[in-house]
Amino acid sequence: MATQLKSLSDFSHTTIPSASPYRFAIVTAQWNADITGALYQGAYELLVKQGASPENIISVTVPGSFELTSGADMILNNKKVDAVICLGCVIKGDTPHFEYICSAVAHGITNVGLKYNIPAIFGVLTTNNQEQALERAGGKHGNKGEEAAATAILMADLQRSLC
Ligand code: DLZ
Repeated sequence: MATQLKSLSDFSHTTIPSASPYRFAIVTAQWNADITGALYQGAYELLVKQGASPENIISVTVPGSFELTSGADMILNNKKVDAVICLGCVIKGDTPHFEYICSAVAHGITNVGLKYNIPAIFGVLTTNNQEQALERAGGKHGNKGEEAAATAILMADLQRSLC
């Protein structure tokens, strides 16, 4: 089931291994739901395409990207998964809110992965406007949800290879 992803520029030379041995969680923020829904669809479909069983994929939503960290923490504290994929979209506004949320969620996802020693994948778009987000949620720059899922498989596989 190992296949080469050709449509994703960042992964064009990377062979993605089979996802069939692994369990995943996808935590999706509901802010900018049209964008995050597309990221979720890309991530879920990539996992299944790579052989993950649908019953081995836990899907939950959280209100906004800021809550992705606690959502991932709740999953890792209660469920046995090999990777957790965090999906969100933060669009720059007129206030410094953008910087606070982006910084908090980047640090939070890093820390939660290290806390449980389970890969926690940063699939959060941080864009200046809606157009840039759409371009990365199935538009001309691909689907970053797919890339986050591919990263989750690669990291789960790396973890297993080291055990
Ligand atoms: C408050 C807020 C704002 C202004 N913008 C976004 C955004 O662009 N993307 C996003 O995912 N969430 C946003 N939020 C909500 C915060 O992530 C969070 O849900 C609230 O501050 C409550 O903690």
